[in-house]
Amino acid sequence: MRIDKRHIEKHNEGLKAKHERAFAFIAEDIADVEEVISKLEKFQIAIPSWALGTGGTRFGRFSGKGEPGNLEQKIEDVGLLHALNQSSGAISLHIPWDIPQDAEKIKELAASYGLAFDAVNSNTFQDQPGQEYSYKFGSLHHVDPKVRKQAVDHNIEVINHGIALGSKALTVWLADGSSFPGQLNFREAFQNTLESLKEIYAHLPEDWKLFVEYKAFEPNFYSTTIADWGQSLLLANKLGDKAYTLVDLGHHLPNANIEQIVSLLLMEGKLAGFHFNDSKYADDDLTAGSVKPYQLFLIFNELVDGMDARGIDHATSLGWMIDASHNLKDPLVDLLQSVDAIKIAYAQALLVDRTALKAAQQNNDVVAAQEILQHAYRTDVRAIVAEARLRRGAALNPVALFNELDVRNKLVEERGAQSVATGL
Ligand code: PSV
Ligand code: MN
Ligand code: MN
Repeated sequence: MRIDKRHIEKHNEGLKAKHERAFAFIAEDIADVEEVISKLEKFQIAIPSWALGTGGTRFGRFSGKGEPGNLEQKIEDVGLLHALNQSSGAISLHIPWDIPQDAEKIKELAASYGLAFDAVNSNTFQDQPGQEYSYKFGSLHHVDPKVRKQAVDHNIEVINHGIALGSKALTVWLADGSSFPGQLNFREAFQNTLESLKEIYAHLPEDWKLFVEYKAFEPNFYSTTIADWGQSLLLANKLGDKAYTLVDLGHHLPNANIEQIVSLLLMEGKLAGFHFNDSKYADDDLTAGSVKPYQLFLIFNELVDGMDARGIDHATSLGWMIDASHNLKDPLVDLLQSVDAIKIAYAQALLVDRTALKAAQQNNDVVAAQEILQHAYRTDVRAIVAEARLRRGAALNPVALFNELDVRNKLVEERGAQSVATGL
């Protein structure tokens, strides 16, 4: 299924008068509204291929209907999102769930939807059929060099798939860890991981980056070998200029100050980018901004401040991606909501009066500093984000248009009710 421009125009026509009123109201109070809109227009958030189906939980999976059954259909799904919001112009693949049989054809298909390929992801957290050695006790950190070599070779294969598609980064997330004290020698596990990553790093093309993702817990529950940003940064620093730390918002211990982590990683030039999602308890992988929208805003506040201080381009310098899992909602609707929430947080961060904030900080004026941030956060920027979409030829209300066009039922008609996405 493809969404026709005419559908979007008709939808926008119906909402135009209301939108114009809301936009005029907010635009009047924002001095550089055109600059904010132009930044929003450029801002793209990549969609993970594994978030297009129903993830479920370890207690059960309630498959939705008409899920994408192959890579082509996953690209079609992201193409639908991008047509609706013009903000999801890239897909991130997870190998071996998404092995492209014919990279040229897959690239052409993606390009026909205006999509590029974001970071490619390796998978050494599951055993695959026919695989020689098991990852039950880890992969890159394993005590057995043969297992480590198998995992390194897999990562090199993933890089090669990425090269064929035009990706520019490899994301490595390891489930490696231990569930019981005494199970693992921490130093040896870390050293083995470093040595394995060095071998992978040596295969990166010149213009590629290596994103080292960390996670405090799960599937191991006593230790994770790359558990936090310090351990990831240590590895990235030892690996070299092409290695960076990737922040998945769900991978921290409760109440971690993620905005502070982000600010320092950015200052060090070692922030890879994000896996956006939200959580209440753990790696819940819920819709971005659905539980802690103020945290999302505070993260963007640090990002805008840090990127401007370093003179780096907001849209292209970091990896902006969602990492989500859906249990209750239609995955496509959920992803539209996440992209919108991320853009809202970004827009609010762009509104922060940085000169006034700096002065308040210099004067230890705690109240003023808080007021400045909360003023930006409490500004209803939805009409500004919608205006940016409108100017890019996207829908004023993507979720409403998804429903008006009955997209899911059309996909069910095309793919059948039983179609299940590959992935977790
Ligand atoms: C692990 O929890 C993670 O966040 C990593 O990014 C994986 O690649 C992804 O989820 C999908 O399993
Ligand atoms: Mn992740
Ligand atoms: Mn995760």
